[in-house]
Formats: sequence, C-alpha cells, structure tokens
Amino acid sequence: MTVNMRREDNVGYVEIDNAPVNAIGLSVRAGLLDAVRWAEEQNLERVIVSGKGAMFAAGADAREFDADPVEPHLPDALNAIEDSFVPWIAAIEGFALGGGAEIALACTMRFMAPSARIGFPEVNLGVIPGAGGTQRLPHMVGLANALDMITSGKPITAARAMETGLIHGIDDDPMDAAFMVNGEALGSVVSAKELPAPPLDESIVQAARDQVHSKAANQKAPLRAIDVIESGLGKALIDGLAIEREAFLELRNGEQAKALRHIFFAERGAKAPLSLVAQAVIPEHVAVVGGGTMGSAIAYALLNCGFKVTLLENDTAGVDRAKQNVENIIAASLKRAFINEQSAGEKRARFTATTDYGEIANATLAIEAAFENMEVKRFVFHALESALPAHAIIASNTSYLDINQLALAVKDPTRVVGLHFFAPAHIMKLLEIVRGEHTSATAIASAYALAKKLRKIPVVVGVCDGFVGNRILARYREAADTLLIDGSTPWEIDEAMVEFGYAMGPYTAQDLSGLDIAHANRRRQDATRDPARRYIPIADRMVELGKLGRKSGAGWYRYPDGVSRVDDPIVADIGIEEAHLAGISRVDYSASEIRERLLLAMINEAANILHEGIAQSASDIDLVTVFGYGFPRWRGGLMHYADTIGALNIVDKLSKLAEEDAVAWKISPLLQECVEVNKTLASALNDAG
Ligand code: 3H9
Repeated sequence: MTVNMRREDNVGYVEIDNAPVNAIGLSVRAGLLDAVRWAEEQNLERVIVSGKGAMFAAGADAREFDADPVEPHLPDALNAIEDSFVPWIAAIEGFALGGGAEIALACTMRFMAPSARIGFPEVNLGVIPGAGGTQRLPHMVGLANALDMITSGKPITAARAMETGLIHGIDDDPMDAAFMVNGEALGSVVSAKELPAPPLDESIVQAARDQVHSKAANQKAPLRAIDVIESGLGKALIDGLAIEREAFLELRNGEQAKALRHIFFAERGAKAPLSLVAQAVIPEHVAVVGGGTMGSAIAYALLNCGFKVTLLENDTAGVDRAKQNVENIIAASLKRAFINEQSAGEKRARFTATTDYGEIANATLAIEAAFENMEVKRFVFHALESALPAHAIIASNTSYLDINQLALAVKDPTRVVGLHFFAPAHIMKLLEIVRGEHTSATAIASAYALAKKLRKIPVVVGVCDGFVGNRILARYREAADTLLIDGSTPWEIDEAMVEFGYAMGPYTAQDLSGLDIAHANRRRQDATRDPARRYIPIADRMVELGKLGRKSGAGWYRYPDGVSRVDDPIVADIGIEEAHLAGISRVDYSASEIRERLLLAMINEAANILHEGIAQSASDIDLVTVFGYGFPRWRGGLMHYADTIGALNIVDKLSKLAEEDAVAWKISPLLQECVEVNKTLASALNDAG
C-alpha cells in the first residue's frame, strides 16, 4: 500500500507512503482516488493528508514518464479531492513539490511546518505542472507570484507561502493545526476553483517572458507554462485544466524533457556502488596543500561542510596569501547571505594556514593543489607521506598529470587518488575522482564519501591526459582553433556555440580562465604530440603578444574597461596572417557548420574515452560535460545528445571530415561498433567493463 488510510472519530488520515520521496506513481494515484471514495462512504468530517517520513511528496514519479500515461491520472484524483463533499486539508512537512504541491492545491486548506518547502520544479524536468498547478495556483497567489514560482521552478519557504496566501498557517505540527481548524471555519473556506482568477495583466506576463528569455533561453517548458497560465485566466477551471494537460503531455514526450530526465537520474545515480560504501574512511581533519585560487576554494568547500582544514604553504608570504584568499571567499559568502556571521566564525575557528607539516599529523586526507608540475607535486607527496598517518589518503587536484607517476612518489601508491575539483571549487558541483593503477578500493570509497559530504557529483575516471573533461575540452579547443585558421573568427565560433545553448563560447571561456594555462599545457605536450597532427599556432601568437585574457585586458577579445567585451580585429588578422603563412585558402563557415564540427570533435573524443575505459559510462560523460563544462543541461549531456543524432549519422559526417584531415577526424572504434551492431552510446559498455 502506498496510501494509508485510518479513521479517528470523524477525521480521516490519509498518508502517502512511497519511500524514499513519496513520488506519486500509479499506486499512489489510485490510492488517493480510493481515499476520496472511502472518506465519502464513511461520511467523514474532514481528511488530513500528509506524507510518511520526512517528505510530503516529491511530485509525479518521473520514472513513469518514458511510458504512456496509465489511468487513473493525477488530475482526475485531484479533481475528485477538490469536488468531494468531505473537505481535505494538507499537512506539509519537508517538500511538497510538483504533483505533491498540486495535491495541496486541490485541498481546501494547507498547513506547513516552518522548515517545509512548496514548489513547482516541473520545468527542471522539461515539463509544466500537469495536475492543476498552472490553473489553481494563480487563483491563490496572484498572477505574478504564480508565474514566478512555475517558471523558476524554485520552491518557496513556509513563511513565503504564508505571505503569498498559498497556505493557511505555519505550525510545528501541521497535522495538529489541520485537526484544530474549527469545523465551521473549514466549511466557509473557498477552494481554488471558487476563487476568482486574477485579471490578465499583459505587463506581468511580458515581464515573465523576458525573464525566461534571459535566464532559460532555448527551453520550451517555462514559456509554455506562461502560455498555459495566460490562456487559463479567462476560462472555467475545467477548460484550463484541459489546456494544461495537453501541453503537459506534449512536453513530457519531447526531446528536452527526455534529456532533462536523463540528467536528473544520472545525477542521482552518481554515487558509490553499494560494495564500496562500507570501506569509506571519512576524515574530520583535512590537509590542503597550496593556497592559490584553487587550494583556497577547496579549503573553503571543506570548511563549509564541517571539516577541520589545515592549509599548507611554502613560506609566510604564501600563508598570508592563503589566509587572505579564504577570507575573501568567506566575505563574499557573507555578502551574498549564503552564510551568517556565526557560521563564518565557526569556519574561521576550524581553519589554519601554516608552513608546518607537523600540524597535519592527525589528518586522514590530504588534497594537494600545488603548482601543476610533476616535480613540484612529487615533492609535496613526499612531504605529505612523512607528515601524515600511514593510513591517510593522499589526493591530487591535478587537472592533467599522470596520477600513476605521481603515486610512485610515495611508498604505498594504493593510498593515492585524484580529486579533480572545478573552479570555483566551492561552487562547481562536479568532482572527477581519478582512479590510478594502484588506487585502493578504500581510497575510491572515501573519495565518494567525501563527494557526498561536499554535495558534489562524483564521477570516477581513469588516467589519461586531462581525464574525461579536460581531454574533451582540449579536442574542442583544437577543433575551434582549426576553424580559426581555416576561416572563422572567435566571435563567430562563440556565437555559434551560444546558439547551441552554451552560456559562453570557447573563446570567451578561455579569456576568463587565462590563455597562459592552455599555453603551458601545450608546452608540456610538445614532446609527445603526434607529429602528423596539425598544429595551430594562433593561440601561441596570442600569448607572445601578451593577450592572456580578461586579466590582461585583452585576449581573444579586448576588455577596454576590464569587463565589457569587444571584438578585436587584430585577432581576426592574426588568423588571416597565419592562414596565409600556412598556404590555407580560408572558408566562410556557417554557424551550423561551426557547431557541427565542434560537436562532432567532442563526441568522437568522448567515444574514444569510453572505448578506452577512461569513463565508466556514457552518462558519466554527460555529467562531466553538463556540470563541469557548461554543456546545455536540457540537451542531456554530450553523449545523450550524440545518441539523438545517432551513431550512423555521426560516422557518416566524420567520414567526410576525415577526407580533409584523417588524423584529427579519425573515427572512434566505439562509434564504428555502435553502427555495426546498431546500438546507442548510452548502451555501449567500455572494454574495462
Ligand atoms: C510532476 O510532479 C508533474 C506533475 O505536475 C503532473 C503529473 C500529472 N520521481 O534527490 P534525491 C528519487 S514532475 C521519481 O537523491 P534528496 C531519486 O531518483 C516531478 N523518483 O533525494 C532518488 O532515487 P535513488 C516534479 C524520484 O533528499 C531518490 O528519490 N518534482 C523523484 O537529495 C532520492 O532522491 C520534482 O522535480 C521523482 N519525482 O532530494 C522533484 N524525485 O535513491 C524532484 C526523487 O534510486 N526531486 N526521486 O537514486 C527532487 O528535487 C529531490 O529528489 C528532492 C529530495 C528535493 C525531493
């Protein structure tokens, strides 16, 4: 039973009981309809509906969305609740989301616990509320509030819900509050259906559309929600509900909703395999080596989740700089009200910066975030080995370097693991856990446990230059630089990728991170680069000219006031000049040709990564590209997107590109295999199993 019913005197108690989040699947919908009939048959005075455990209900069971809807549908169950002569009261603890919130809207009254949240996150799954949310909510909270809640998808607090008129009270015990409502008062409450619709205010609707265009460009659901809310305003509830249902079902079957569901479940699936959970060692005290931008942000991320942190630097100047860097993040977090003074004080009390490795004798995890150089890192590992307890885990935050080689710096390489954070480390959700040749199961399990505590998305990757994310990025940049010399400008390339859905194109992004970092990487790779591979010298020219990106006032663009971005004709000229020197006749690529080349380059590289067992699954690559590299979430990640194009199509296009350059466009064996046996990348198992 996923809906429990019990009667005490004249009051019926209906409890949604579908662990872990009380998702509303078929059996819950059927149970709710049964409960309506039961309450009427019993001639109850009221029904109090709640959720078992910590949550009211997380919404419709999104796992059912891949199949056709099965009766009874949620709108039918909720209409029955609203139309019943027995008044229903929602008692909300924890989250009431999506269909869960819609149950509450169909009730006559709603009470919330102070810490509870109510909201309509459907747009995050590419759909709109489909069981009355778009129609009942505006009647209760007004047009502007309803548009905001539904298009943003953000849940609101009980206090805010009270302010908007959505609920009738806040109580530590919302069931008791529901019980205490006087019978007469209950009888006089007007339900959503009877409340008049708010008047249509064109300016409010337009403001909502503008907001969606700027914050969720390309996404269908929020705009559709606005249309549906708007068209419901002048109609009877039943007609508005029909419009809503049609739009909901159409979106639910669409590509964007499929992509968003995929990434939603991939994110939740990114956790330690059960076999590893017991082996995890969760540290209390963590050492961080290096107090630069990355090290200090890692230190802050740890402090934010309750760890004691000792940050190690080479000299007192380094210690001072590290302290200042951490303090700056604390100050910024205070300013944005992410934390309060008390929590800032607690963080400061758990933080030390020092040159003395003696202070980490009790730490059971160290994260090295020193300069990206093998010798420097090996030296640090050696120092850590002497200072830490023998069972402590030693992690490196390297973005590219060979963890296997690094591990040889210590006597016991099984304790070495890569923890590749993404900048800014206290904000970005992705954590690549690099499994070296010798890395122990305990080290991997502990890395997973750390990710969980830090509320990060862990993806286990194997050792290669750049692991998963930076390796795909390197190929993306190489393909973009090739376009640059063969015919395009940075701004044409950037614009093409923004149109695809990236928040920024590769050149704007590189201006932010700095051209010197990629330059240092290219120098590191000089010795091992395939001499048959085309080398594009434009980025090197940029560095020679001191165009290092935004920090130097100019990079691929110019930043005359340090912030605003201006196209730089000198950069376009460098491309033309280099093409001339290399005897290339430039081609005028269209935006779609640019996009196709860049996406195919990344897909082919990602397929190789999967084929080599560097990534464990296509959906892991999706997580890396979405949460670390700005691939549009509503496209489901790089591999999910590739599967929408289809391996056959991809191989066909790559074959044509390979006629231009057989080395750069060498087709991945995995893609060939997908074509041969007619399978998707999502179902492809890598050789490493
Ligand atoms: C909707 O309601 C449409 C209606 O308007 C119309 C219908 C006609 N479905 O996140 P967690 C699973 S659309 C199925 O780690 P937390 C999740 O996969 C829906 N499963 O927990 C995981 O499973 P596993 C609108 C779901 O405590 C487990 O529950 N609602 C759903 O960190 C724990 O999840 C939403 O979009 C679901 N709806 O966070 C809410 N939700 O253990 C989506 C969760 O096997 N959910 N699961 O990996 C959330 O935002 C968070 O899960 C929540 C809890 C905040 C509730």
